[in-house]
Parts: sequence; C-alpha cells; structure tokens
Amino acid sequence: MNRLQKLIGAGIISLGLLGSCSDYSKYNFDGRIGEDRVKFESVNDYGIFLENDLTVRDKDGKVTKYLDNFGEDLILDEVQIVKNGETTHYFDSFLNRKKMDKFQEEFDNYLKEILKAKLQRNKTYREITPLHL
Ligand SMILES: [Ca+2]
Repeated sequence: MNRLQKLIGAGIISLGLLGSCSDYSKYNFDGRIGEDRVKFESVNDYGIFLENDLTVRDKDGKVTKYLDNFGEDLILDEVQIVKNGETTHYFDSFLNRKKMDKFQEEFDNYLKEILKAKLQRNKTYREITPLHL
C-alpha cells in the first residue's frame, strides 16, 4: 500500500466516523405545521455522508428547500426556492449573508416546531391507545 492509498483509506475512515457521530434523525418528520406541509429528512449514506434536508410547501405552492449538505451541523449550506416553476438557489457566502441568516432562523424555527409537533403526536397517541395494548 503506497502513501496515497493509506491517506485515502484514513480519509474514508474519518469521514465515516464524522458521519456516524451526528444523528439528527430525531427531527425526521413528514406532516403539517400550521398551514405548511413540512418534511425533514436526515440522510445517512452508508455512514459516510450525512445530509439534512428540510422541505416546506406553503399554502400558495411555494416550495423552500433548506439544505445542510456539508458539515452535518444543521447550519445551512444552500437554500432552493421553487415558485411558479422557477428555482432560485442561494448558497452560503458573504454575498448572501443576510438572506442566509434569515433562512437559518426560519430553519431553526421549523426544527423547534417539528419537535413540538412530534411531542404532541406522541401525547395524542398515548391518550387514544388503551394501556393493555
Ligand atoms: Ca452545514
């Protein structure tokens, strides 16, 4: 095994370790929050790469995709907005700082609402499910 192969091997192992230590599946959700249709997916490909995607469709049909593609840190790297068949991409950069900060705030808020909705769902489930089941 030459030096390059060893380096690549070590890189793959560290990526795997990084991927496996961030688990945001507690936010996985597909349902309604207020008038919005909201879906959060924490995607883990073979333990190597993890990506967190939040898709929100509002009542007017506008779709906002909040993407955490890098770092698995719930810090947005890209936002896509699909409106009237047109997609606008926003990437994390100093040019988009204000917009990305606003998107990040919305994203964080949806995560909070998701946990609340899941808690409420579990509570409702316990209330309607008899104890002997
Ligand atoms: Ca990120």
